[in-house]
Amino acid sequence: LVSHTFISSDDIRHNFSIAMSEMYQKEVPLYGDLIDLVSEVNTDVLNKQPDIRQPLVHTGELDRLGMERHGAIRLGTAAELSMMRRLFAVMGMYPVGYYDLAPAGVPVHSTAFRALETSSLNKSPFRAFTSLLRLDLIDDEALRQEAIAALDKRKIFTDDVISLIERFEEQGGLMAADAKQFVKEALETFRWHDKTSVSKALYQQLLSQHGLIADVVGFKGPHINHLTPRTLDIDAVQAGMRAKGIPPKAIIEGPPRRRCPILLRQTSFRALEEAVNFKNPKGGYETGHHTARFGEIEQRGVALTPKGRALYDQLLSQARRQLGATPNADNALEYYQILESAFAAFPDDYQMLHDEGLAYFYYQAVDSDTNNAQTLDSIDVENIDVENVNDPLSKQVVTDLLEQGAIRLEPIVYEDFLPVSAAGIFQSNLHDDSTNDNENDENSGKQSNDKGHTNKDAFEKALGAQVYDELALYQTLQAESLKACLHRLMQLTE
Ligand code: OOG
Ligand code: NI
Repeated sequence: LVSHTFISSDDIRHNFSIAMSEMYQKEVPLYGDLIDLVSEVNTDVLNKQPDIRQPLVHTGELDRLGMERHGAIRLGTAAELSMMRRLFAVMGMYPVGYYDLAPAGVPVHSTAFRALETSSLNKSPFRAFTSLLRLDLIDDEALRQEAIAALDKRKIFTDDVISLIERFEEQGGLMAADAKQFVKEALETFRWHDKTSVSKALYQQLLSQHGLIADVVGFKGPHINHLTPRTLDIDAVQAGMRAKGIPPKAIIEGPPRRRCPILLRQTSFRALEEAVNFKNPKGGYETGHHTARFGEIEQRGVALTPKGRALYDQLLSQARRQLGATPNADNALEYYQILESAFAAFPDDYQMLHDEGLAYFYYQAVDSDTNNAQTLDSIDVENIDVENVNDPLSKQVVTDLLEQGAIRLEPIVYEDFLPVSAAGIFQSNLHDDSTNDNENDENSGKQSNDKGHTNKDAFEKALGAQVYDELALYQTLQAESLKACLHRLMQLTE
């Protein structure tokens, strides 16, 4: 047995995430400034608001805060996507969730590769939002063929990384030297190349179809296009960016500011204009520029149940309908006001979110309660259906235990993404969102076609696997925490 000498996938992911962040800070120094700002804000929040610190300690998130980040890449072909799935599996990252962005006018569909277990996420929460270009949405047939030919010619993985992926799959793990080499080789796929293999003329044709098509087809590989640290106060970071001369996108995506944060709020700084050398068919290179890479910030809140998510989606689209335009710099204040009044209908109290079945929570035993032993005797913990805390009997027992202070609730943080927000992040970095345009969700233009309903199957076929259902994962975490917490309480009574 050699398995004990394998490096854990969590460690490989952690090392990769550090290497990626270092590379990106060198490539995009403004991202380094953003990290500094975020850690200042986080330190400030933790010092001034002890009620925010405590839950993060209870859920193990405090330790991961400084290393928390996600990144994003965009791929061109099914072969690239399925190899990327195998690459991320080496790092214990699996595809979770499906996001169809075509209805919002962005010609991609996506998943997020991430760790599944809480303990793994706490060791390294690194995630990769991964999009596959929808070449079928290029309506110019000749151009579509040129794009396919350009993608078929490129090789985005090094030979060595492919060998190491295969070795991982055969052995079930990688030993130290291989793991180290894997991180180095995998990083190459995400590197920025300022020399492209396409001509400037082709690039410009692709660009006129859609900025994303040019960003994918026009380059040698899927350069990491942003990294995203996690903040505890995104409004402070948004204001801080302005103060530090980091140009922010016009609005913060997602729910409004709340006492009890839900899901995910996101903002970013605008993509940089970078020099590029396009291959000249007559020899040499032709200079030009490309806009794709940026820095993002996220604030995460509690994961919502299907009922909570339905309410979120309903209130968000209600607010956007009422605004009647895509949120932008000119209507930002009005948008925030509308959003806030719409979300007055969403309870802003953890106990209520729990009781109404709107959000997912960990149940944790409160060991210090000396009354536990007596009160628990009268509670029928054995009869709880832990898979279904909403069953009336379980609900009553849990309610009793919460009331007695024998157990407490801690929010399960949302680890995933939001399609409307993601579309907003894409769009703000493809073009200037400081002026009004009409690319809102209802007006998605030609990219939204009637194939829209079976896109997930097509995506999974390209991926070579099914994506995990994120809601099922949160449901399991909640049920497992209840199980563990009841065992703990039973031990206390013995
Ligand atoms: C991905 C944009 C979406 C997020 O955090 O929602 C995203 C991209 O620009 O490739 O990263
Ligand atoms: Ni992102």
